Amino acid sequence: MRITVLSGGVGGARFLRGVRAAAGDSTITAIVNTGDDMWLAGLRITPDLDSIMYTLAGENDEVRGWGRIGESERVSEELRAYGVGWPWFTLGDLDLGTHIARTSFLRDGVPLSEATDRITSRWDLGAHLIPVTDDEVETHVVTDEGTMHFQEWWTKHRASLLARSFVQENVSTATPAPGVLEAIRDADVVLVAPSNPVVSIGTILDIPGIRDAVQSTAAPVVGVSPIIGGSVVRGMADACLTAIGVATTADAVALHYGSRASGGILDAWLVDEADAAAAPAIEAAGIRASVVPLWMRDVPTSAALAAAALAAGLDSNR
Ligand code: FO1
Repeated sequence: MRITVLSGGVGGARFLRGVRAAAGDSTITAIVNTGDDMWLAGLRITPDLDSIMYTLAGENDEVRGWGRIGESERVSEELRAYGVGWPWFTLGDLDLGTHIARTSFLRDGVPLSEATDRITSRWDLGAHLIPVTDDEVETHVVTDEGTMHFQEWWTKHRASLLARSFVQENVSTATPAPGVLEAIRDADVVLVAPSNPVVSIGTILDIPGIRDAVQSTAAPVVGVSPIIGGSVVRGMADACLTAIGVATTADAVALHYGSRASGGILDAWLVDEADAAAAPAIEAAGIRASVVPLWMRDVPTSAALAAAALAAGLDSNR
């Protein structure tokens, strides 16, 4: 079976680990958000690609949620001493190896998708990671204190500044990276990971051609709610949802994505047992609702969630 997953960073990485555990000999392609990406200290940083790569490689820092396990910070102390980079944004020594390798490939004229193939080939990830676009489409946040890169809003301000809107730089001229549209069109099932609906899934869908491909694929499209019991599982997606006028509830996000019958992207939506009461409203919107445990505490629970999502896809009357 060909499984294609639209994914952001930390939540998406855990979900992909579950998909890999549940998918047997299926092929898995992850279409990964690049809106968090940025140039820092002369290096190209791609947080969501790296979170997924390190997690599937077993090299991720499970506690911190990002970066490498066994990390050190000697170089970043030197960068701070020189006033290079952001003092609040830590580039670990091992992580810098990844950024230097990626930047070296990019400076040779290699597109991000090819650079990602070269870097990920170091490990047997069990999935093909493709950046949604090879173009630089960075998410900037408009606040009353000014417009800033998403990473500054997220890591320096912890999303505490009211976001008036999110802007994707150069999105109108961006194109999907090679293999992305095919991975959506030729999939047997498309999964929408429990990632940030605005700045991860939303930024993927806004790359020209992607939303149409998801709406028109013959594969069932199954999403997993990133909200459990009215709270965000991780991160600060509630600040992002509020900024676009969407309530932080499992059903509001489903309706935000919309049913395919009504021009949206979903055939099915998984909600946690805490949100079982939301199922009728989701079904009324033309989206099949599945009530299953959504907490991903470890690989077995992630695999059970992924298996439920795949089953919901097979049940979908597409
Ligand atoms: N997040 C933080 O909260 N503080 C950091 O210093 C930080 C450094 C960092 C370096 C590389 C990288 O790939 C990610 C990093 N992150 C950090 C996490 C990052 O903000 C998130 O992974 C996503 O961009 C938000 O989903």
